[in-house]
Amino acid sequence: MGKALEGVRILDFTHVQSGPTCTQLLAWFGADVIKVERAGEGDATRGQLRDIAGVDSLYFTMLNHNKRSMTLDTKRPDGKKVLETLIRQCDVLVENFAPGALDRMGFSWERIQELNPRMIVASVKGFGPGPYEHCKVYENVAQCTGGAAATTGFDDGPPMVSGAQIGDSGSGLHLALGIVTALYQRNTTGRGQRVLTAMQDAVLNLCRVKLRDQQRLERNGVMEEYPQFAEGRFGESVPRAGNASGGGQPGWILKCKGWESDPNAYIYFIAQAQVWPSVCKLIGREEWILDPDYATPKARLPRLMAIFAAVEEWSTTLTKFEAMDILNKYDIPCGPILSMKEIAEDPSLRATGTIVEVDHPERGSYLTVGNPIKLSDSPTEVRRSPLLGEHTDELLSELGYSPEQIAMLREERVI
Ligand code: CAO
Repeated sequence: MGKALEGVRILDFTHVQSGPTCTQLLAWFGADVIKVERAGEGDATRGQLRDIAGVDSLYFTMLNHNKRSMTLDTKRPDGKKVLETLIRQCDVLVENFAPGALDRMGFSWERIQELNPRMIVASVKGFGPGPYEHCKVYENVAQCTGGAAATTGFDDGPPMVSGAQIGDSGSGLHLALGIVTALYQRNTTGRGQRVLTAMQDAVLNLCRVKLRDQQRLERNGVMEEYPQFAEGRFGESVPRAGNASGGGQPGWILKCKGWESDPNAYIYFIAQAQVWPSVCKLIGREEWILDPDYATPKARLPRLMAIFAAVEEWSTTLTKFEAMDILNKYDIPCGPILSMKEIAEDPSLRATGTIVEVDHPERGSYLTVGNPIKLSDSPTEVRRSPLLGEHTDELLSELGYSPEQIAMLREERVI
């Protein structure tokens, strides 16, 4: 079966996490992704957080599947010539260098346009135009500047970053959408264009509900579904809401059997209005079904923490999976807190290809997260990440370089 992006060639100038997330997705959809890496060292993540000495790290292998790798020193004249050929022959250049690096290399937008007016140039930067546009940015900086850290954690604790890499992988996802959209527009205009995802913007987009809440707070002074509501403690900006639900149905994380020793023996419980009578029956509080203090969602709002405490008395008698089974029988929305170990071993995630076991010539087999986006006519086969420069010769000969020219480039240490 064909692949959705077959025929699209990507010059992948990305490193670390944000850019590689994007180009890995495009590769999974069938694009030919050519990862151009610094001769000698390559993407810095190959050597970071290594679990096996001398072998590409999981950090690298899990972000660079289905790509080809070539080494190239793009600061040397002969390296620049190879890069020019690549630019002429590719559809998209994706990069996430520090601001200005591509210009300093001699490849401004104008120069790239001269070489290939159809080329789409897609970039991840920390910030969009403005006072911080020249700053280097990593994941947690984006979480802090995009509104995530200020709104995550508990009221009486410091701001918190999330384990989900919404700054890096979140930006990569946004950029991938920008690229396929620009490719689509090129069908009618015939022209390339620039695509920019600022990490701050990507995080803020994912924190959209918190900007919603900022305006609600300014208008009304309170937000009834926040844990602060019971005591009326609100300041000028959206507070950290602990484990409260960000939507219209209140929820909280509750202890389950074994919580004293198992850090993940918890369940997320949602007191959905539609199933309130079932909740009351299940936890032995049938009187709450008609009690005016509990009967309506509005009446329950100031009593949410007491309600969750009552449900927790019930949930601590059960394991999280037992609680999940029972709650599901009554259509009560909930979810166990799954540890990474449980997720890694989950047979249904393996069956759908969301968790994949991959074989690597130097490290042996390892687990990775496969393509989370499933296309019925473009199935994803996850192939291992390339070794540094594994495809340099193959790619140069595809670009028209003879074996002698390739040998010369190697001698000059351009590749
Ligand atoms: N040949 C020759 N030189 C190369 C090269 C190649 N193939 N590939 C990269 N280089 C050069 C760059 O041109 C740059 O040189 P100058 O500094 O002289 O312009 C140099 O390598 C370093 O690139 P960099 O500044 O991007 O790398 P860094 O390690 O200093 O910074 C990072 C890393 C991530 C902070 C920075 O790239 C950045 O802010 N990127 C944008 C935001 C982003 O994506 N952050 C997420 C990273 S994941 O947490």
